[in-house]
Amino acid sequence: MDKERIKQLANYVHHAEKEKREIVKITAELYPELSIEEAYLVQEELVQQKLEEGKKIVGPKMGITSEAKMKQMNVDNPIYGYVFDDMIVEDGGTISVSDYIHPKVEPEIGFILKEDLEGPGVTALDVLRATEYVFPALEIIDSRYENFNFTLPDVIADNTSAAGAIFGTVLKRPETLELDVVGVTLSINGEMKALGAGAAVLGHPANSVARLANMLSEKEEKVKAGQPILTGGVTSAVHLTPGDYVHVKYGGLGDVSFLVTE
Ligand code: 0L1
Ligand code: MG
Repeated sequence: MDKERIKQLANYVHHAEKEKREIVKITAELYPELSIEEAYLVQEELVQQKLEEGKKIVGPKMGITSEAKMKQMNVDNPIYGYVFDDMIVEDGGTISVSDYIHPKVEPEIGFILKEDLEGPGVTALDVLRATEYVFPALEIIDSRYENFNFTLPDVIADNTSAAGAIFGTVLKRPETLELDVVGVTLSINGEMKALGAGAAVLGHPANSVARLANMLSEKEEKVKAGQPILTGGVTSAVHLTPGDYVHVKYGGLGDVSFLVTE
């Protein structure tokens, strides 16, 4: 795929994000043959465009990390993208649906490393040894594609639907928790809408960070110390509508909440 085509596809999703407008997936007509490798080139161009606009990368995020979702999309590997500074929402804060297309929320377990991790061959044990803190987080996903309808290359090119992140304020050392059995409940206006455990994320969220390090090593990049890393949804994602008060509780990791307005 030539540079012009990469730019065209990055512009296509970037404009949709800026204009909060849903678009037909790339593989429908524009470029049906888009491969996973090419999709990451489009994502890199999109990231570059955001950096040139003055936005800053906060940290990486992993997506499609549940076995059910990987099976459904017929893939062996999760995917990664990036959270930017303009996507951050304060814990206890408010979001407006008018700033998004069709937002959903999913609870995640975040990691902060004390040392860089460089693949290949990184294991969950390496991750836990390199982890300074784990923390509770929420991700707001907002696929730029109509009805969240996409193939794997489409969603990679769209920075894995990244649109928002809310970081909780409880920091715990990883050895103080068994992250695979940390339970999570997501309630909206007092009614439980989703629940899960850390094991929903590739068996253990540390596996997700290991997979990230190993995937990034293919581009000779590493997972950097100090950056918050989102490891993937612990429950299924839940649609957001005005009036929702979202409250998510994490066993041993506190809670995170926010309000949704028009
Ligand atoms: O963070 C995620 O798991 C989202 C990845 C993209 C899938 C989606 O938008 O549903
Ligand atoms: Mg996510």
